[in-house]
Amino acid sequence: MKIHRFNGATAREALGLVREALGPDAMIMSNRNVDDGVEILACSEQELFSVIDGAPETAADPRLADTKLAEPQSSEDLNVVMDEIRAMRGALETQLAWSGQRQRSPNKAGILKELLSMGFSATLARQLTDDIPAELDVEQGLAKAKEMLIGELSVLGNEDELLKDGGIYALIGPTGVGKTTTTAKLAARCVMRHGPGKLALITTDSYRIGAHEQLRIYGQILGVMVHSVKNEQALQVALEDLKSKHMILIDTVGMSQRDQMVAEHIAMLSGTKVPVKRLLCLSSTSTIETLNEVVQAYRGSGLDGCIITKMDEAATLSNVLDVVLRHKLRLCYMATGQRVPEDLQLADASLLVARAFQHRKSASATRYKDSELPAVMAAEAVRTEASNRGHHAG
Ligand SMILES: Nc1nc2c(ncn2[C@@H]2O[C@H](COP(=O)(O)OP(=O)(O)OP(=O)(O)O)[C@@H](O)[C@H]2O)c(=O)[nH]1
Ligand SMILES: [Mg+2]
Repeated sequence: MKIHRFNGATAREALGLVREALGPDAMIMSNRNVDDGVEILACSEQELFSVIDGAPETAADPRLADTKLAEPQSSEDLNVVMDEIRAMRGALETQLAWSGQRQRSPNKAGILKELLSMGFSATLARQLTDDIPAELDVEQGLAKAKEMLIGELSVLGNEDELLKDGGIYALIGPTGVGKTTTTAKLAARCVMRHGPGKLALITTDSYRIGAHEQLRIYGQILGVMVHSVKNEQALQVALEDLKSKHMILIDTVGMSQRDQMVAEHIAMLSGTKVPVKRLLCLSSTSTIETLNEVVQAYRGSGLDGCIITKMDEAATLSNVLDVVLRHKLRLCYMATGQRVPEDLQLADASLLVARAFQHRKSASATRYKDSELPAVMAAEAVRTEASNRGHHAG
């Protein structure tokens, strides 16, 4: 069987090349990000069936770049090849299933297409579509999907759990997502309820020039002392000294989710005698892939909630909602701008889902054609399989 390789700047462009060369029923075998875009391996349906039927291979189109599977050299190689074959089988099964689905239930295909165009991942779009009763048309089905999403999101019911009950909270997350600004917004809310004497602010950002200063200025405005700690020992001492406070907010140093120091930092927050609750800041302007990496890197032994930041800048919220649902994170707040303390609201599932669905109207550029759906779903199956195996498929 001839496997053909296609490279495009985007997944859409690469899929276009596949369809152009191999026709609408091309079988996608793998899909991964490469340096200059996306690479898809595919074969034509005819070639696949010729192999299944044991018929001789058809002559390949010489214009197509071919690739051959390497002979395995060791048992480790063999495992890799077996994994690849399993992934290919998964992709083919998904693609065949979706080809049938498209014909049997055009409404479901229509719903799936709309959810994909809003920016939800193929995995979530498929789960939602599967659960929608077959008799619903596209509009009714989408209303049902909206309802299901709202029902599945776990949100902080009211602020009392945080502000009335108090405790120690650390805001964590990658660089520049809004940890310090959100800490200041939360601090202001706490001071408004309980007065400045009940709150303490700690920053673990002790080595970057000016970083401590940013929180100190907010602390000064609110009349709250800011303590700077360098390591776990200093954090323990500070927490012990401040144990009479009703609430302690810890602003942490920002680092890339790919930085190895993240794990050390999470361990430092997890190692304290009094438990520190961790709230992850997720910027709604990041892609699904980045947000997934962020959750995986910062999750540690578990998160106590998340805060969606920069909602005012995001074109759509489907990315961040997809990741929040995938990792079953509890939504606490939404940050909607730079103003301290105004631009912070309690998370509202209906509002968030409505914003994600609003994107539908302006998403025609990202809408897939009916005939592209099986290939899109197969590509997702490959990606999921690879991520389950711990590989980065893109
Ligand atoms: N538009 C918008 N900007 C925000 C929001 N939250 C924070 N910012 C801005 O984003 C920038 C970075 O915010 P910080 O609070 O310093 O982010 P950080 O996570 O503490 O950054 P590091 O400490 O460098 O990791 C600042 O210019 C903030 O004003 C938000 O909800 N919307
Ligand atoms: Mg900061």
